[in-house]
Amino acid sequence: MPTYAVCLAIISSALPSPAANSSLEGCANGTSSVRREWSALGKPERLAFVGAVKCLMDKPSQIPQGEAPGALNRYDDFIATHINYTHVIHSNGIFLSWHRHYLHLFEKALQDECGYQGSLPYWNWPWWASDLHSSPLFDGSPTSLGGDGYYNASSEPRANGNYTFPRGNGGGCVAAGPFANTTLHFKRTKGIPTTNDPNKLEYAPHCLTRDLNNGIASEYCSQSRVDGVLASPDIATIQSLLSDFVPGTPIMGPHNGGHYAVGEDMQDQFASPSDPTFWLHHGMIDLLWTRWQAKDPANRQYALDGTVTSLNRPPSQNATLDYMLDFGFLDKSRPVSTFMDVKKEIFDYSYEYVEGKGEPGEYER
Ligand SMILES: *[C@@H]1O[C@H](CO)[C@@H](O)[C@H](O)[C@H]1NC(C)=O
Ligand SMILES: *[C@@H]1O[C@H](CO)[C@@H](O)[C@H](O)[C@H]1NC(C)=O
Ligand SMILES: *[C@@H]1O[C@H](CO)[C@@H](O)[C@H](O)[C@H]1NC(C)=O
Ligand SMILES: *[C@@H]1O[C@H](CO)[C@@H](O)[C@H](O)[C@H]1NC(C)=O
Ligand SMILES: *[C@@H]1O[C@H](CO)[C@@H](O)[C@H](O)[C@H]1NC(C)=O
Ligand SMILES: *[C@@H]1O[C@H](CO)[C@@H](O)[C@H](O)[C@H]1NC(C)=O
Ligand SMILES: [Cu+2]
Repeated sequence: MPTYAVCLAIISSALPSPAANSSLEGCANGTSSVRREWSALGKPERLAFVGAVKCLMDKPSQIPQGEAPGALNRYDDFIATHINYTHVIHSNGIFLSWHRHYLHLFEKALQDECGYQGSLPYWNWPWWASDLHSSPLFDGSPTSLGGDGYYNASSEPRANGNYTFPRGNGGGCVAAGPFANTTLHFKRTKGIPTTNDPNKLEYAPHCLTRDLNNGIASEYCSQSRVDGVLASPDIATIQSLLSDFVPGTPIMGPHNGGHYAVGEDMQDQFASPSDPTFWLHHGMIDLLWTRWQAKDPANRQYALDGTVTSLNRPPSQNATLDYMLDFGFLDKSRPVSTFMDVKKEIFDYSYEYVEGKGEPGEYER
């Protein structure tokens, strides 16, 4: 991206010792990007995305030694950051804004550190929910993000508290495609993050597993769920329809549904960015928030609801526009207000969104 490179050069000479990612400032012009559904990318574009993700996995970690023992590469830095803040960025009033910037930082790393020319793709859940295995995202081809896991009869089925979903045909290490047998470096964590585990960043290698589950995807990531989310009258409702779940029951929204539909690593609320699917899944969540905001900017653009701890445990203040969000070693702290409009401040992107249900293959190129 030549325009971006120019901008980077100007900024880095202006700021001798910049905080991480000061290159974000003032670079909105000329970098406007359009995020598209995975299947709307041409095959070379999909390969470029996969290549850039692998490039981050091949670069050294930039987190200071000892701060995150499981962070062995640059991609791990992103996982470490999510793990580190999991207990304060989910099921609360900053979930949407924190993740919006987190995706943006990842997109910028792909572009600036790995020469990726595209923008972050997203996963339009309903298009593929009934047949994940043959979707362009999970068909196991070189232009997918890899396929299902090997069948592992003793791997654990997806559970929400004591409620257990019927399992799929995988459960083992990803068997085919670009991320087959990928080794992950952080330990797996189960359960809801309302405590701050001091050992959460420790090194505990295992393979990336999946257990693609069409039943979960069809139920929780359906077009009617998406339509319901978009029809939310207020911020409290859209947050609730996206993410609420009731432990011990099958009640949950498409945010959780997408995590559960892919497998054990995507279901890990701490380390879920370990599965590259995470970025596309959260792209869809950000798309829905963006579209919902655009329907009534006067009332919705800067609307917040909820506190700043997960499930408000321990009880905390309400999220406000000046509340500072932390991104560890990925970026400096910034106020929530920075992240409320995808066309303002440090952002300049939009989503290409095709309404309604497509057919698998319809958008293949
Ligand atoms: C972007 O361009 C517009 C119009 O040329 C200008 O008004 C605005 O200040 C520019 N923004 C930045 C961040 O350079
Ligand atoms: C199958 O899953 C069990 C339980 O998680 C695990 O202990 C075992 O290592 C897995 N086997 C393979 C081959 O992945
Ligand atoms: C799961 O079941 C156990 C034993 O019946 C119970 O103690 C626990 O509270 C239940 N957990 C949830 C989340 O419902
Ligand atoms: C993944 O690892 C298993 C067990 O070592 C091996 O049998 C299999 O061939 C590997 N698959 C790929 C695609 O590398
Ligand atoms: C926090 O938000 C809730 C719900 O919007 C509201 O009822 C409450 O008064 C707020 N608390 C403070 C301290 O502003
Ligand atoms: C984790 O969060 C704490 C508290 O904000 C911070 O001091 C630390 O640097 C963070 N570590 C990482 C790896 O992000
Ligand atoms: Cu998250």
